[in-house]
Amino acid sequence: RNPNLKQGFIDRFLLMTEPYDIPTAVVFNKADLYDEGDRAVFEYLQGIYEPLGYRVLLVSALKREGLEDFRHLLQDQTSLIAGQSGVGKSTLINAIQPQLQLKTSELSDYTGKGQHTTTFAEMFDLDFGGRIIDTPGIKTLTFNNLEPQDVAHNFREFFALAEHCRFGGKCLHRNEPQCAVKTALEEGIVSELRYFNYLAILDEIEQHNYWERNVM
Ligand SMILES: Nc1nc2c(ncn2[C@@H]2O[C@H](COP(=O)(O)OP(=O)(O)OP(=O)(O)O)[C@@H](O)[C@H]2O)c(=O)[nH]1
Ligand SMILES: [Mg+2]
Ligand SMILES: [Zn+2]
Repeated sequence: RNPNLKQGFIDRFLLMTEPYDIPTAVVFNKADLYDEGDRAVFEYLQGIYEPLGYRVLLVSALKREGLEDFRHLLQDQTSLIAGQSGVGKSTLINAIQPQLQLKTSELSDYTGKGQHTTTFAEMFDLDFGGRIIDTPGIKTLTFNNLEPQDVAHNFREFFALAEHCRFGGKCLHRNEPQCAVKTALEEGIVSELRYFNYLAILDEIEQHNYWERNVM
């Protein structure tokens, strides 16, 4: 909340870390601003991503809530914090390492969005052990280098099910017969949100590739 989470952002982001086996956690900041609806959304998303093996945290950098778990995640690791502009990445780092005094700024009154305050990635030592890289806000995530098959292989629960699809690792889990992902979707085992975002990414990649192949 403030700025709002863009539809599909988490799944698109995971497509960047998953191919490299980078352990990824999803951190929801600004808990102090959440109303009941926001909290329900948080719990819904936590219920999707935690069973898949991603840590999901709720914190407030401002009210210093949930910081103990956040610190634990970072301890003795090199971590990178990423997200839309204005979600509070730099504020969160300041909250656990106040000496850094990283620059932060309010959301724009006009657009309600972040102002792209952090302009380049920079790494800092954490005195409880570990290092953290603050990064500029992400505007858009596009996949110029992915094929549809790569997407299927990097939605981890789809990949795990694919061995039971009739077409195995070649199945894109759309209209193929005897698809284990679609069966799991109908049974409520695969999340509708994940599946919806997956289809949207596939479409986008296919359109992009179509354009690329026909431009020459
Ligand atoms: N209410 C509330 N505001 C917060 C919290 N954390 C950060 N903010 C505010 O959110 C605004 C943006 O914070 P930044 O830390 O600059 O955000 P950022 O993600 O680093 O943004 P970029 O550097 O532009 O990518 C600031 O006005 C912060 O004070 C929080 O937990 N609660
Ligand atoms: Mg910043
Ligand atoms: Zn399938």
